Amino acid sequence: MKTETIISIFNEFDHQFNYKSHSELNSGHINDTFLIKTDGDTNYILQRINQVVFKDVLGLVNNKVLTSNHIRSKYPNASDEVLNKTVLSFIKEKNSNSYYHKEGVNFWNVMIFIDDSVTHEIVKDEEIAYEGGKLLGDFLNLTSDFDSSQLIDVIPNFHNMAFRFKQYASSIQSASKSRLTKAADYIQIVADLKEEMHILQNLKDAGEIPIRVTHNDTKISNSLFTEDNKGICMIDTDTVMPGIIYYDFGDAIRTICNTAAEDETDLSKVEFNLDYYKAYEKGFLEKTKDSLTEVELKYLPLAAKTMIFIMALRFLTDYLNNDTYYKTTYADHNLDRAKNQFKLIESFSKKL
Ligand code: GN1
Ligand code: MG
Repeated sequence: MKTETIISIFNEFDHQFNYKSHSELNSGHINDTFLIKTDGDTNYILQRINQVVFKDVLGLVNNKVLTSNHIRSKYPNASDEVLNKTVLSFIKEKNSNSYYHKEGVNFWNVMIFIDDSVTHEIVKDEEIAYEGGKLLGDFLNLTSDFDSSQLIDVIPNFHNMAFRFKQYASSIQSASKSRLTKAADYIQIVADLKEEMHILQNLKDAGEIPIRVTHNDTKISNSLFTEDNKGICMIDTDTVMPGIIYYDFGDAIRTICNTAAEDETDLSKVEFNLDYYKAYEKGFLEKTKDSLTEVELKYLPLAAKTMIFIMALRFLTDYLNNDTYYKTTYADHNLDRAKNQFKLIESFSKKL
């Protein structure tokens, strides 16, 4: 994207300091995200929201802003300056909207960048797993009294297994022969796991699992840490909406316990790290055990397997659909991502 475009969009927002430089942050698969450095004390994140994936962008922005405001309201004595370092802060544009929209250049939003923070694509330290568990616990606690009827379903059926199987079945119908051939082994694994992978969905449909405000994209790269491994907050709240805790616990475990990155193609590096599982679970339960129901506590390990599986299924589906959803950088990228997740399930199944 042209620098002039970035600057002119950034300047639609009511930021305190002037643009100095920018760089693109490439970790996300959906939106375009830029770090804007300024000539002052505050730097910003500028984000272009993917309208193909997110059909109701205004609803999405409203969800994010309401959630942040709710979390901020939990600290009535903290100054804005302090809160801006620990909670996401959305900047308004000139007409007081928390997004900017212009024909042809999509929807954009701006947040304050939390300085001196780091993210991790892979966890290499048990303390990060433990701190990550506490962060999710805090997030769920802080939002537990938030009236979730104020939130829209940003992506309906996002983690609905039956729905993901339907999408997968139709991708098989329309896939090319060559992609089907390359995916054949994995199509078999999906069939073998189908029943087990519906257990949590069936419990949810039967009303046995409480509906809470959930984050829904808790991969570890969506948590901010200090350089000395303390959790700061969860970021990327695009998919905050009503859900069940299994989604958040499972998706975090999926990435924290993978000894390799999600895009790693050398599958010998992909293993499930049980120590990190235990550390994450410890941090998570320290914060939540008194508020979780018996059912919620019972299926945490199955939640991990289910969330690894649902991502494998979604990557495989996108591969069979000729890569229309996730950003990819080479022909078999989505198939490789799916293989990585299937390897993780195999390793998980030997350990838990
Ligand atoms: C997508 O855009 P990003 O990277 O935050 C996806 C998640 C997946 C993740 C896999 C809206 O998240 O569900 O877990 O990729 N988000 C959406 O890395 O589909
Ligand atoms: Mg996301």
